[in-house]
Amino acid sequence: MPVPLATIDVRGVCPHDCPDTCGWVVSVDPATGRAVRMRGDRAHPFTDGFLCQKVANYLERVYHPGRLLTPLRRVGRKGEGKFEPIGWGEAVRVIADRFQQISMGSHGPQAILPYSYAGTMGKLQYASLDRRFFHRLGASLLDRTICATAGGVGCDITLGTRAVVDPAAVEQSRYIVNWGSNTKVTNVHLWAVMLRAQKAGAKIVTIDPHRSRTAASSDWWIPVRPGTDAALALGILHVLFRDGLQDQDFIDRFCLGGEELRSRVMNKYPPDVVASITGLPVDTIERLAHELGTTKPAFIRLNYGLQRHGGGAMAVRTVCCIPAVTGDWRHPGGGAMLSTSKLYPFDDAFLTRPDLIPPGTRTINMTQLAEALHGELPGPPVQAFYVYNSNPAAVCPDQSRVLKGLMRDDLFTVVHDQFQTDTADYADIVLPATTQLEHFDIHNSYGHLYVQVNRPAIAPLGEAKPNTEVFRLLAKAMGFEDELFAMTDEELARRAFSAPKGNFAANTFSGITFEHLLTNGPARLNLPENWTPFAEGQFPTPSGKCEFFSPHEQAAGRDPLPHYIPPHEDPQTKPELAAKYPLQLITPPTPSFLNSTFVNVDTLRARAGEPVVEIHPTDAAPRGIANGDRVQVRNDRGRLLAKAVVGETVQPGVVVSFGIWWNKYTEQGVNVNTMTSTKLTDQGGGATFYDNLVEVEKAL
Ligand SMILES: Nc1nc2c(c(=O)[nH]1)N[C@H]1C(S)=C(S)[C@@H](COP(=O)(O)OP(=O)(O)OC[C@H]3O[C@@H](n4cnc5c(=O)[nH]c(N)nc54)[C@H](O)[C@@H]3O)O[C@H]1N2
Ligand SMILES: Nc1nc2c(c(=O)[nH]1)N[C@H]1C(S)=C(S)[C@@H](COP(=O)(O)OP(=O)(O)OC[C@H]3O[C@@H](n4cnc5c(=O)[nH]c(N)nc54)[C@H](O)[C@@H]3O)O[C@H]1N2
Ligand code: SF4
Ligand SMILES: [Mo]
Repeated sequence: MPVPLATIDVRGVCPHDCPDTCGWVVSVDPATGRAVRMRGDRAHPFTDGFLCQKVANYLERVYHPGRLLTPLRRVGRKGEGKFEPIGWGEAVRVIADRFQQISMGSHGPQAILPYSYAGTMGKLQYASLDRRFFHRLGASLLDRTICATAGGVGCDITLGTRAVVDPAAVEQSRYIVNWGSNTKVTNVHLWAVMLRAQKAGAKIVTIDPHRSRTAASSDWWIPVRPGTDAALALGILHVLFRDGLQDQDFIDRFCLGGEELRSRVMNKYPPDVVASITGLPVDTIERLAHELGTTKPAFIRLNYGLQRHGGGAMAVRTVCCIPAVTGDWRHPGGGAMLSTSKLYPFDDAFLTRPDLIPPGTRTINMTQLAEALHGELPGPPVQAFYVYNSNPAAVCPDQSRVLKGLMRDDLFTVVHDQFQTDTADYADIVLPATTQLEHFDIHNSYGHLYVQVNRPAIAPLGEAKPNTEVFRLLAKAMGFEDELFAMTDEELARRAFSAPKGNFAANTFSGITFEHLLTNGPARLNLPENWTPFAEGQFPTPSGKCEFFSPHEQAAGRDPLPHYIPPHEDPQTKPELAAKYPLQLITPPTPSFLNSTFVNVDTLRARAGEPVVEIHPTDAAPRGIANGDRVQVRNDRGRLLAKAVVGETVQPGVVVSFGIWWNKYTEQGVNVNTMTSTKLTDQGGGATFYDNLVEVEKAL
């Protein structure tokens, strides 16, 4: 469509679950009120005027013919996807009536389960009046573990906070390790910084069982066996200590348990032992340790791949020890980064009002949705399920049990989304949601240091409403106190932004005003250029030191020192299971999708092709599998039909199949999560999506 001559530009923020949190500019035709063009905001110093391939053509998603435009009531069977339009008044009445009836019933309000994750990352639409509503109602609490909690706990034990550096300073790094991170795909603006560093002489290394796009574009790909990263990190530490490559001054002054760590790794993790656990040659472990120990500054982009295993928290805890042993925290561009999200002192307690939670309310781990829907967790049965910002029918582990739970006739399900997702097909009531172009929000980021405001550019399509507005309506219908829900979105944002602070980076908003954000766009947190948070120690742990030895872990009855915890489904430690299912399956997302978002956008789905499984020739040959064959990937939980891609993009014994397709677009109506399990990580209650044993066979 040609762009009209006089358009109005509105500055906004990409809300998707991605560390980049790009600034964007939407051009609106004032004559029609339609958005006609979108581009990256060139005034954003980090995201630099470019958007990723998923969002570059975002108007295709905003004006998609599949957008939900009115509330709907189910008229077909659950899962069938047959609905009829109803008005908002009726939809709200039906929901409020059912919530009231359940609250007064024998199981009380805890039989109501809210379910949300990161469809949008905006502070208001992610968590504000929704939380107030469910807290006031006394509904079950949801522990949002599906993505980041294992790594969060791992970092906290060693560092007292998330591993963090100024991402812009990575340009000064001379040794860059993508550790369980597909940076080129999942964090494109940091990848751009890495490439600039590489031009200036840095080496880029990627530790990943799969030759991801990042691995393929790196100087060195290290194909570690899935779930064994802690062992690799301990082997690196062994070589560093053995060869005197440690920064003893940093260890002595700023770390707790240097001697204990040294003796642990010297005794238990010599390179030959680590080689047999990780499947890597001794020479690889030695060389990696030497290069890490001798090239300054070295930077580790620690991401999610290594967390989604039985020992995920311990893996992150252990990798976090490395920059302290090498002293890399001293240098701009050195250290490790998991997430910058904790650097923003928004007043979450004001937004979400945890003081409203009735004492003793039970918490349900979102990863265990299958168990929750089948009444296998302590507490009352789940009688009502309210989903927003999430698509659990596609993204949750142990999918066939989740879908069976959603089929329950006695379960009342509400889904608020922009599209008729797989989950929405099981709803009793579907509510239409606005997109980021249609609502207001304020944003932190988990991959840079800027705070941003998203202004709405266009009016809501059809009768779509933002999350905040829906909870205002529901609260009114339930007779909840007006004052809890009366503030406008802009008022909520302004108040959450200007709150009293008290965390690790307490003053990072100082000097930034809400007016500045509204009129001038992104503002950098008040942190020095080339910020090096731990150059002089000052770790926010109980001891103030980097805790190799954790008194907290010791007090909790756990091993206070880093160690290797094998995956749940591990051929080395579970030989009986491996006899039946010998291949380790990892299930990362397809690059063209963002989790299950964008699967319904035709151009992106076309780019994604079809569900595939990558398999090594050594595993394919004895199974009679040739490149392009249709195969079944299966275990006791489920089976998936996919196209075999035979090649050396994985090691023997490892297969990779990508998510997170909408079930309704696949041949058998299931995606990779039909094979993943609800087993949790060692700590943090995290999901273990990359910890599965399977068999692959030619489909008949
Ligand atoms: N295009 C795109 N971008 C995204 C997303 C998306 O779906 N699509 N998702 C967003 C979200 S929600 C998140 S949480 C982030 C995730 O960002 P990343 O953590 O970068 O992404 P993943 O693909 O989960 O995992 C990274 C890599 O870890 C590898 N891996 C699997 N198991 C192991 C292991 O045991 N050890 C090691 N070392 N590596 C392993 C996988 O093969 C994968 O290439 O990305 C965000 N950005
Ligand atoms: N096998 C496997 N499974 C995985 C993963 C994996 O790598 N492999 N990754 C896991 C990870 S890291 C994550 S974070 C989770 C992600 O799980 P989810 O957070 O559920 O992510 P999405 O699939 O993107 O679904 C988000 C939904 O929110 C909707 N939405 C967007 N904005 C709004 C809004 O403003 N209001 C409302 N009401 N709805 C909105 C979108 O349309 C979309 O349907 O998946 C996990 N599942
Ligand atoms: S998905 Fe990530 S990289 Fe793409 S536009 Fe949004 S924030 Fe930027
Ligand atoms: Mo995630």
